[in-house]
This record gives sequence, structure tokens and C-alpha cells, in this order.
Amino acid sequence: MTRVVVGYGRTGRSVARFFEERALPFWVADDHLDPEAKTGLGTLQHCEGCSTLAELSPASGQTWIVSPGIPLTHPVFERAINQGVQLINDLHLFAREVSGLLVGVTGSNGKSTVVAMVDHIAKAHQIRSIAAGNIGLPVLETLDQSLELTVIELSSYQLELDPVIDFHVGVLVNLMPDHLDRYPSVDAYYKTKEKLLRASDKVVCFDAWRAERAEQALHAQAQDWLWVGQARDGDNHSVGTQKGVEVIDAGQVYRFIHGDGQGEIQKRGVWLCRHNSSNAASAMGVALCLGLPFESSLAALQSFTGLAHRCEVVQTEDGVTWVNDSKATNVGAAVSAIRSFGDGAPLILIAGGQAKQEDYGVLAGTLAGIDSVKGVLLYGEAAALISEQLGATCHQEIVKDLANAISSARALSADGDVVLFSPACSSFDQFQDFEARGNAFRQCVLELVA
Ligand code: UMA
Ligand code: ADP
Repeated sequence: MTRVVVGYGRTGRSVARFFEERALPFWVADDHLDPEAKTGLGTLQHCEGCSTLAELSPASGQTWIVSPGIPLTHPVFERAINQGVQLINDLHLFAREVSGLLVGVTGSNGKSTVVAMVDHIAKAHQIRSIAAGNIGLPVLETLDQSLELTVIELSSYQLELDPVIDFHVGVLVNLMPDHLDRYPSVDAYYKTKEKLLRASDKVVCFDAWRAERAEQALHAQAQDWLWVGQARDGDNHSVGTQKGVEVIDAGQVYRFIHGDGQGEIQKRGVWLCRHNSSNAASAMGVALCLGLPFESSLAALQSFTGLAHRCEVVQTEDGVTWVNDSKATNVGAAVSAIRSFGDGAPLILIAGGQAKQEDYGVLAGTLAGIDSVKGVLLYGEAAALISEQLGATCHQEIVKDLANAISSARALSADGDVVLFSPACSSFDQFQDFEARGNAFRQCVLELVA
């Protein structure tokens, strides 16, 4: 047992395939292997067997390839480290074989969107590019495609084992509290994200971070930094330096400025959601680091149609705008979505699910500060917790599940309203994942208004 694939989900399967194709023997460890997975493993010639994590016998000379969803605090890793086992992840294997440029994107919210935007800009410039990593495609599955550019979304989980890749560009989209069930403090979570910056030749970073946290990292590194940020028209904002990308919310358009270059994106489709303008600033920062022209990169972004479950407008004809933001699994994401839609039409929010040890007072404070909030419908395990924080700040109802929340929203809504499903919680109390939850929302809305 020298190579152990720890965790046999999407990542573990890609690692097993990697070893199988190279005729390298391996062992698989997973606590919940289903019969189908076991049968599949039986067909792999180089798989020597499988066990649970607790059944592993760590010994020096072994290398364990750990899946991101398994915390390193799992007791088996302490035994492994004590016995001299080398712990790596799929990125370490990927780094040994990849060619082409690599862009890494991390942050708390907006990673997938920025990754998809960069990939979109690159493809518009005829670059053979792919979006991979936490967005859903394990990096090892891209190796056989002779790509010029791989844009990798990196979760904090994937950065816990120090990254050994040399990223051409590293992007820190933003930092907001999340995953506090896995990290001892917000600071520990932020520091894990910031590891990407040390592994990158050029860094694109949101401007607010500079003031708060960059100093140490800036002194420690000699990289090329590029700041991106958002301002409102008339703000005296510091971002629009020669080395930055500034976005200004200017009525019907977003204006992007970089040095002497300027351009606009019309506010329609995915651009109705305000935080996509700061995501675009990050993507534009990457485009500049890759040497792509400012004008054509911005022009490419206008045709970006967004990702499912991220402030995705569900098309209906009932006069109400239904927005599926199921991917908002933390308070920061939901707050940003509420602000994005909260300064126009009357807003009805659907939230709830499984709580993630976050401060729902921040959510309540945001809702209390927005006049257009018409009501909040809460469901799932976290409903009572959020309701307590909301108090009497706005009309609220607790309902049994998402389907009931949608019916109540329908009853409360009128022509011209926005119903935003931005749960601020994980989905696992009632759904398999955020995608299943978003699909359920979309289907239920379409059936209700048909
Ligand atoms: N397992 C154990 N013991 C444990 C925990 C898990 O054996 O104590 C096993 C499970 O039985 C399962 C396997 O580990 O068979 C699952 O591994 P995993 O949780 O690492 O999931 P993967 O299927 O490999 O998917 C991972 C990412 N999942 C997580 O980080 C939780 C996917 O991100 C990513 O798309 C995929 O790799 C490809 O890179 C999902 C995610 O939820 C979308 N990410 C988190 C987020 O975005 O907030 C970080
Ligand atoms: P991630 O991959 O980091 O989870 P996504 O692009 O999938 O990010 O977006 C997840 C959620 O975060 C969206 O549903 C939206 O509510 C919110 N979001 C997207 N971009 C931003 C941003 N720049 N700032 C804050 N929240 C954002």
C-alpha cells in the first residue's frame, strides 16, 4: 500500500483513473463506498483493494492523496503524519504533468463566476482554455486535452495542503466568513485562502484587502500586484491606478477603467446583478495579466451569460422576477445578492437550510436597512435561528420547506416584485447539494406560475 486514494468522490475517482492509466498500483479508502463504486473499482486492474479510513495502516513511504472534503483534522491523518506518510492532493499530481498557463482563483464568493468569466474571455480570444477545480471538474481530468490555459477554482479545502503549483496569475476575489465548521477562526480560514498568493507570479486582488491584510504578504513577496475594485459614480476612490481595474456603477452601464483604457458593459441579463461587476473587474485583471487587450476582453464579457444557481433569473410570464441564487450558501453571498436586487423593485427573500455557524445578525441588519424588502420566508433547520435575528425588522414567516416558501412568496408577490431565493445556508438538511436545491426551486416556480 504505497499510494492511497483517500476519498472516492469526484476527486478520488479522477486520481484513481490517473494511476490506472499510468499502470501505478493504488489503494482506495472511503468511509461510505456504495456497492456501485465497489464494483467499478473491481474493474480497475491496478486497484489493490479498498477500506475505510480508520482501517488504513499508515507507514513511512506511503503517499496519501487526500480529497478536499475530508478535513485534515480527521484522526487518521495524525497517525499518518506520525508514521511519516506524505499527504498530497490531486493538484500535486497535476502540477507534475501540466503544461500551459495556469490561473488560480480563490475567495469566499464569486470564484466560480470569475473562473467562468476568465474562461469565456480566453475562448473569445481563440485560446484553448478550460474551467476546472472546485467548479466541478477535477484538474486531473484536463491533462489529456493539450490546453493553453487552465483556469482553476480553488476552495480553501484545496489549499490546506500547501499548493506546489506555480500559478501564472492568482486571484483573490474577496474574503468573507465561511466554513466555520471546519476552521477554528475566521482568520485561519482567510490565511488558508491567502496561500494562493504566495504560489502566484502575478496577483489580482480586491482593493479592500490591501488596506486590511496585504501588508505582510506584500512585504514578503516580490510579485506583480494588480488591484481591482468597485466605486459608485462620483466616489473619490483609490483603485483606478495605472495598475488597477476600477468599476463604476453609472446608471444603465458599468464603466470599467484601467489606466487610459475605458469601456462599458450594458446592465442587462447577468449584469443586472451588481456583484457581477466586481467579478468582472477580477476577470479583467486576469485578462490584463495574460496580456489580452482591455477593449476586446470587455467586449467578450458583455456576452457572458452567467452560471446556473448564481443569481439566475428563472424566466416566467407572471410579472414577478424569480431569482435562483441557490449557490448562496453563506451570509456574505446572500447579503451581496440582496444588495444587488434591493435598491429597485419590492423584494421578497426566501432563505434557510442548514446553518453554518455564521452570524445571521449581519443578514438581519442588511434586510433592516433596505426599504424595498416586502417579506422574508424562512424554511429548514436554520429558520428559527434567522427568524430570531430578524425580530420585528420586517414581515417574516417560517414555513416547512422550500415548496411552501415558494407558494407563500407567490401569495405575497405582485406585478413587478422580485422574489430572491438566496438561502444563506447550506442545502444538506433537505437536498443533496446546492444544485439539487436550485433545480427544485426552478421547477417549483415554473410549475406554480404555469
Ligand atoms: N469521505 C470519507 N470520509 C469523510 C468525508 C468524506 O470517506 O470523513 C468520502 C465520501 O464518502 C465521498 C468522498 O469522500 O466518497 C467525497 O470527497 P469530497 O468531499 O472531497 O468530494 P468530491 O466529490 O471529491 O468533490 C470535491 C469538492 N467537494 C468538496 O470540497 C466538499 C467539489 O466541490 C469539487 O467540485 C470537486 O472536488 C472537484 O474538484 C464542491 C464543494 O462543495 C462543489 N466545495 C466546497 C464549496 O464550494 O464550498 C468547498
Ligand atoms: P463561489 O464559487 O465562490 O461559491 P459563485 O460564483 O458560485 O462563487 O457564487 C456563489 C454565490 O455568491 C452567488 O450565488 C452569489 O450570491 C454570491 N456572489 C457571487 N459573486 C459575488 C461577489 N463578488 N461578492 C459577494 N457575493 C458574490
